[in-house]
Amino acid sequence: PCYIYRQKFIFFDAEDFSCGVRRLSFFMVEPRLQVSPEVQAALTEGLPVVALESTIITHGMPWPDNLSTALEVENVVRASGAIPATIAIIKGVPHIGMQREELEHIARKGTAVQKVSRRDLPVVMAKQLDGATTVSATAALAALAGIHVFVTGGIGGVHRGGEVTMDVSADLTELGRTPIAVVCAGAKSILDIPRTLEVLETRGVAVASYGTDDFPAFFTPHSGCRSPARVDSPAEAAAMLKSIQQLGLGSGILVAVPIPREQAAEGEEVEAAIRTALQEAGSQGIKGNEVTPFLLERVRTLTGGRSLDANIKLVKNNARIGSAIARQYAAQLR
Ligand code: PSU
Ligand code: MN
Repeated sequence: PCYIYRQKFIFFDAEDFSCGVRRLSFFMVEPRLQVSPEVQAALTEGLPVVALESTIITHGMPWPDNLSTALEVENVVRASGAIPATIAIIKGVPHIGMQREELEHIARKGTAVQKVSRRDLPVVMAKQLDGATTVSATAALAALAGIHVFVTGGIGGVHRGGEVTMDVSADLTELGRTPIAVVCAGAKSILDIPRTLEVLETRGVAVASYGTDDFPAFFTPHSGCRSPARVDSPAEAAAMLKSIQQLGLGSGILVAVPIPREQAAEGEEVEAAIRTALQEAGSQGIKGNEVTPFLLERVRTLTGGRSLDANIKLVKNNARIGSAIARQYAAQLR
């Protein structure tokens, strides 16, 4: 087993000897996280911190909107009374909180930066590569740093046809084993939303939609699926997070915030583009972890950039609500 004790990993290793005596040996490994001074200070003082992912920067949006959005979202978090911690890997080192130059570096490189889910963490670290963390890798690293609230746009899920291809995002598995609240706008309709909700249930993830009984589908407030639960305030979401801790469940919470009403019309247009992009992906044989970036890029082109506009506004809205949840959570722990 591995315990994290004062930020050090301690591995216990029991060995059997012929005389029947069990010797307990242990060795320590320093965690390899670079936490920015601002984030470290906030964590030490118990101030609200909000984690932000980086695949949305490199693979989810084009340069230079990706950089401006990343910086603006950080500012929304600050304006909402929390400290942003954007997470990415720079030359093999997981960074919790990024300097502006580091953000610009990965934003410029865009899709040339490797997309890193949990499985890819050891690879990019050992090879000392840059990496953009998905929801799964970001959640794992955030939790390791002691961050309990994480804001993004949309999460990965079960892909359409996933019952055959088994293309099920590692985001779902991660949510099941990481005590963190992920605030998003639901899952895009490029995915199989009913099956995504089924897998979240299997993994033990509490799914609560914010101010609605419908599970939202990113560009539209309605997925056609009833949300397993609902929360109507940041305090309520924070109370769920605290309950997870009180029981030591070790699992996460998905808070799904519907797209703001002002953007919902744009959202309907995007939905039509998604249907087209899905057909193209099928006929061009796009597979694996290239499916999501392909669909997002096609939808952006087909809507003449209007999907990007809606996307940016919705992430900022999530950032406001996520920051409020982080503040409530910090207050409840006092
Ligand atoms: N969905 C979006 N925008 C995104 C992603 C998903 O609407 O940017 C990114 C996130 O980083 C998410 C990842 O964690 O894609 C999921 O990829 P995959 O399906 O390969 O697990
Ligand atoms: Mn996948």
